[in-house]
Amino acid sequence: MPIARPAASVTLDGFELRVLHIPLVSPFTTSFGTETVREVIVVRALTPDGDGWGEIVTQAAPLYSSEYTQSAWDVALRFLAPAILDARTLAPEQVAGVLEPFVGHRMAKAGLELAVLDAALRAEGRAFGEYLGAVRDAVPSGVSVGIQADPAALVDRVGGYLDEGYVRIKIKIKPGRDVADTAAVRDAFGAIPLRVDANSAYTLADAELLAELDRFDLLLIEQPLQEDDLVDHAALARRLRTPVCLDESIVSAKAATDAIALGAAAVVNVKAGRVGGYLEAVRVHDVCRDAGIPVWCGGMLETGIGRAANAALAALPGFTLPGDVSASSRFYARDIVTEPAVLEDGHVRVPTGPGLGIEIDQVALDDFTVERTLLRR
Ligand code: OSB
Ligand code: MG
Repeated sequence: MPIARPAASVTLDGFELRVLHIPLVSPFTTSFGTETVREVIVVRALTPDGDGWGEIVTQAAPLYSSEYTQSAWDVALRFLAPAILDARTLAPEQVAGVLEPFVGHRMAKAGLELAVLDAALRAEGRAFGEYLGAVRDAVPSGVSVGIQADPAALVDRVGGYLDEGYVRIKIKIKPGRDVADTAAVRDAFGAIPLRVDANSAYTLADAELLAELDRFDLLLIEQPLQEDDLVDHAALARRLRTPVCLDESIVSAKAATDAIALGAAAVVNVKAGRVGGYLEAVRVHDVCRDAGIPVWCGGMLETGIGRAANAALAALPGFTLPGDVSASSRFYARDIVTEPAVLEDGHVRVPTGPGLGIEIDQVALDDFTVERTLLRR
């Protein structure tokens, strides 16, 4: 469903952007690399009625998508933020239209839009979840587990998360670390809800190898092929029993519609950053729901800002599968919000306070800041 009740306009006096370096509790390894420190951009929208907060979920290098910290920093400061400030007074639903002439850079756009949304909803005293159309007050919490040194270490790590209460496990795979890793987890833990995520590490020529994963009764295989390989994903899907879920390929609601029409996606991972914002994420949810395609909320190692927003998004009715909305402690010993998301009986609560429902821990924010700039109109 579209947003039932739009937000009131806000007047924007400026944007503050910061690059943060936040240590991770353990390295996070995917098919495209290892992160030990989360580099992320935090956005503060300044209005006469108070601040709004957003997060640009790019990584330091363009490995998951073409965007990266410095590309987002540059495009946000040079083009996107000035365009929003030129509009001066606008409703959050108008931000995407103002930014539409600028091609791509969806994560940068999403972070700016989120800050405007938070400012507008805080001013109205409305919670982000209620605004988006949330129908749950808590969401089941899954965890995304990076590639470990060996299958035994992976089993240890997965066991720890299961002990904490995570209700679904996703393991990262890559060529050479696929069948044996998956087998080790299945052997150790039996019929747990299990997925694998390849982050584009394979080609259609690997179809036979990927079909070996069918015997593990996985919930899905996420993004085995490249971002623009929609036709190949459809061909692969015909050769696998495991449902194919797309992440990187779904850059918009239109992309979701096309992927579904082609038979390239039986399931969709929704990430607001990847699709250009939470409002476009709701539209992805809507087209998938209309097509009978289940969706779940992905993650980009969000700080407490984006994590609160993801919990709200994941509470929409079409999010019928547990997402990667884990507790803050899965990634961070110290977060930048005063009450980081926690795991309660396998769930993460949807915040109910005004806007994103979080308070920034200013000391932590300052401690993690490595670069900062203020753009005033
Ligand atoms: O593919 O889902 C992915 C993190 C960074 C980039 C891509 C992905 C991920 C994750 C982590 O899997 C999910 C999370 O934030 O918990
Ligand atoms: Mg993924």
